Amino acid sequence: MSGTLRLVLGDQLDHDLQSLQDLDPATDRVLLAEVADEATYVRHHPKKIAFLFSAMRHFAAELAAKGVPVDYVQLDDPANTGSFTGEVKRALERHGLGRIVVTEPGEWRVRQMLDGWAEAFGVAVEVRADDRFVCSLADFERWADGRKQLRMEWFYRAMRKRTGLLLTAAGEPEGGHWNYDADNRKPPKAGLDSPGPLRFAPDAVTAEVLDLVRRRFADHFGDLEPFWFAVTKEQALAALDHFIAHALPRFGDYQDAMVDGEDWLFHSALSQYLNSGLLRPLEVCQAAEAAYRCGHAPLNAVEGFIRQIIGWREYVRGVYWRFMPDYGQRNHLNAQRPLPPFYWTGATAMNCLAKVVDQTKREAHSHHIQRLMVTGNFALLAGIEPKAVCDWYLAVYADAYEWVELPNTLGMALYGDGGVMGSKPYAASGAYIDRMSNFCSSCRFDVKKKQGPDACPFNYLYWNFMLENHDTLRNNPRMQPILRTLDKMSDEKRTAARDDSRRFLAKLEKETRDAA
Ligand code: FAD
Ligand code: DLZ
Ligand code: SF4
Repeated sequence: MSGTLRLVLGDQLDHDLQSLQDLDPATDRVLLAEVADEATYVRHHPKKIAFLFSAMRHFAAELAAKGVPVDYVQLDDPANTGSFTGEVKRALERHGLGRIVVTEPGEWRVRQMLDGWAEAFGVAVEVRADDRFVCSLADFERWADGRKQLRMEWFYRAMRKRTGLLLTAAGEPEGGHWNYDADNRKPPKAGLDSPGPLRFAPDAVTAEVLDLVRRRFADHFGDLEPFWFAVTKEQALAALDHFIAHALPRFGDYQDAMVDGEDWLFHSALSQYLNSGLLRPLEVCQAAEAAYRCGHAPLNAVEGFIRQIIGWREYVRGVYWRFMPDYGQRNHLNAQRPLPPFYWTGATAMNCLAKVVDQTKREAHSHHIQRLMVTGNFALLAGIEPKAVCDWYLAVYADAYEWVELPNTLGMALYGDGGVMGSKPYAASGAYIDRMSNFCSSCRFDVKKKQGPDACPFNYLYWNFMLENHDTLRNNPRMQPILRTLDKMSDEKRTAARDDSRRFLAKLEKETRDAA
């Protein structure tokens, strides 16, 4: 047996991928496979499935046009076994290949799968490092080892030094500071008209995929159409140019704002392209830096944007691989409530939640603060079981892969990791949502009321959360101010927060049972 099978996973659509290096077209074959297992291990949003299948088909066609021998297995192929393992076995047998080369996968589950292939198929399996990331997993381990506490900010500074992004000639941070968040995060003001992402009309390949997804995944949560995502690198680069030209200058100012009817504000909507391989993080950051250097975008916007990518994005990947597999089982606050049905239906009188779920259903996207401070914050305060919340986030967002979804959801939003991702829970009452959005003005609940049937549920759930988790959080230095306020609270107010929460959560549990 000679020749190598080069497996390219659906989120590895990059021509410079390590597993495509040193490919010999005379002996080797590339395999890309649409497999039912990957589309259904959580019930992915139809837009996400259509995006990946179309991008995979375009990528395979580009490889073939370069003279690379490619096997592309479509989902509807009658011989399709429905799994990576089955398709790898078939490809090895089809071509009599004796070796597998693959770039390290993004999910623990898939890593375990391919670690069994050498023995199962009697061939050598070489797993290559994924150099699409700025920080290799080995370098993250070196950075993390021996630290009492991991903090993104310190990691980010190391990444700035490593990449040279936004550094002066003397190696100092541009403008004198590493972080310009103090200038960011303005509340929304009336009349913010954002450009929105660049949209692409589906071509014939995408139209065929849309037809397939319509037939096979009609029962998954989410709207397949309108479908407008980039599906090639060329299109993704055009989407990047569009963001830099039209949205980046105001990215920092309105990074945390939420406006009804403005799905995108000044966010890039590039995460699905970064996470599938259509864009490389460094090319995105370098384009943003160039916009600063030529005076097109201010430093607070560019620094904030670059921090999300070489800071947060790289950091969560490091956290995921450092702490898996047990990370996925963590439940520091012992939250046990099932996921309420409105996460799937949007049927709730809480306007902020209804609007974020609606956007998620339409676009397979919502921005960071919507994910963290609306759907995430509610799940935290209501004590929803982390696994159920994580499965929801993994299914509904076009950019969701476990390496990035899990630390953000279980760690950052739910404090389920007990403080690896954030030094305290991101718990907030309705006042935060009111300050950062215009959702409350058209809500059936009154954000100013703290008690009673008309009060904003975030208000009493917030204090109930503090009461319920007081013992777990009491040694956390960052929780001291809020716990002192709790200590000073009258018994009457505590009882009201508990009673309102009990009533609200009992109704929610009944709705959950009725929907089951
Ligand atoms: P922008 O606001 O334009 O930011 C630019 C880029 O920075 C993004 O494209 C993304 O690649 C990166 N980025 C920003 N924040 C983060 C972060 N916290 N972690 C990792 N990368 C970040 N992001 C995902 O890519 N996949 C997920 O499955 C995912 N799940 C999340 C779950 C929760 C509960 C939370 C709070 C956040 C999650 N995020 C996830 C992070 C963030 O919400 C998205 O990256 C962002 O909303 C994508 O939209 P954008 O491209 O417009 O981002
Ligand atoms: C998310 C996804 C989906 C829906 N379908 C496929 C597929 O059919 N074939 C494929 O190679 N990859 C798919 N993916 C992405 C994989 O789930 C992803 O590559 C692994 O989770 C590793 O990160
Ligand atoms: Fe959300 Fe409360 Fe505002 Fe209603 S009042 S939109 S529930 S924060």
